[in-house]
Amino acid sequence: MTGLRYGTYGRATPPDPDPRSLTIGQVHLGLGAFHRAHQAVYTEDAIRNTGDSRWGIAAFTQRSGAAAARLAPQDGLYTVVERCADATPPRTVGVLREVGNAAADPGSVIDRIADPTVHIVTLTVTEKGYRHDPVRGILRVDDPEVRADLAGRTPRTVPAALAHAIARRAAAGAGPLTVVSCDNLPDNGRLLEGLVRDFAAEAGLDATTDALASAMVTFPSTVVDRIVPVTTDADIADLQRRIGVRDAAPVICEPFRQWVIEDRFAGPAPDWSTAGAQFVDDAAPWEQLKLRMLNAAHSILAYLGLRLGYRSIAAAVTDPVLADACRRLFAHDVQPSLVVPPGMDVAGYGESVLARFDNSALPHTTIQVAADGSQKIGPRLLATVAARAAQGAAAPWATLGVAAWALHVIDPVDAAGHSVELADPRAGELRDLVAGATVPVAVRRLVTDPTVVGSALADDSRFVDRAVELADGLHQHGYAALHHEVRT
Ligand code: CS2
Repeated sequence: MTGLRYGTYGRATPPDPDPRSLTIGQVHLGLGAFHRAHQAVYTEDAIRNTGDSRWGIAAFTQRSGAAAARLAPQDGLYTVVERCADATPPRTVGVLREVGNAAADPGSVIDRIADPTVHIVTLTVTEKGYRHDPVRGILRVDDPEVRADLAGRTPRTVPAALAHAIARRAAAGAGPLTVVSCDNLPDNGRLLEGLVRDFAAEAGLDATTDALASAMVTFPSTVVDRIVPVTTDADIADLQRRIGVRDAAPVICEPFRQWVIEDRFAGPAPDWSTAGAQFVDDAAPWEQLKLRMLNAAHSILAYLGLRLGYRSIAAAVTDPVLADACRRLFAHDVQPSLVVPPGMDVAGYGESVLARFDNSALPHTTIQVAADGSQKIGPRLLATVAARAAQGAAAPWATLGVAAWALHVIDPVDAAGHSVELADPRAGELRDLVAGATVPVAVRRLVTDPTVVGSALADDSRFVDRAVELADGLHQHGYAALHHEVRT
């Protein structure tokens, strides 16, 4: 069977513009499925809409080199497959002009970002790629990888690589650079800027500190949204049958996509607004809406869904009790905690989120969404609890999500009820924290640990007692306890 190559696209819609006409102006860190289904598509559309061919992408995998190894033999080309009842035909994307493996060759990342033709760096390195303390928002200088970078090896962590690349650009007068974090973190731009500044200060990279203080480097915050499950071998085989060529690296996604970007560009950039991105002064209201509603509901459906035997988010959301828990979270806890984006109908947004989840053509698994909970519960659930506490109110539904996460830490299971390894960058510490304790004691330890929930909530007995009570009820009575909570 023929493989995907320049000029060989089978029955998929071919890339437009011709990939060979593009030069590299953008570097991407974190070459996962999400980037390929989101920013790369916006960039290719913007190039087509504006005719500005400077924005081909050099993309790097961060940890495993698997995606780069699959994409390199097929000229960086891949197919985007939308899944829903009335999806558009598969489309080949050609905007990835170079693919590399940062773990195998960390120096190449810095060289690429330092190139004066590059003016944009985008990132999807997941929450844990920031090497930060999520509670305090500062660089974890005690992280062994950060320490190794500070000791002078070729930098491997993201804050270190950016800090060094910015120093090189400053020394060479390489011109303005806009760094666009596309991870699900509150105020992701400002957070990343702070981490790069922390690293530069520790490492004595004064040129970077000065560049960050100037307008030459900016870090607009952004909100990205598109549901992109992990691609499976079955997806690959299915696509091959459909288009008649073999693509080893397609991405499967929902049709919906959204990108809200703060209009703080240091220099030239692809005009993503022509591809539907929204430029705003302040992304915070959008980010709160998305993290506290969509991502929070995802996490609740994942943790509760796993305990109830639901393999996919699509299956979990069809359970009326789980869907109701999400609706109550939206209306009771989140809506009053938000600064609502201009013109946004929050209840309508919540319903649209649940409708997107209810897409049985999209095999998004509960176990995938459940991963890395220690990094996710803060912006998704604890932020709502804290915001409501500041208003003197409780947030019972967000607390239910925290309780369900705690049970997953104590006893991680897959949808078949089999024990699984806890997928979390803090798995070892969390396991030690709960070891040997009964469920209520273990939950209490988790939700009173300031490094997990922040010191304010760790001392908030209303939140702590409620989380312990909910987790204990779920543990002892399962679905019946949930049913009771939602229906009373
Ligand atoms: C999900 C997100 O895996 C997860 O934790 O909640 O990846 C979610 O699918 C995206 O943020 C949707 O934009």
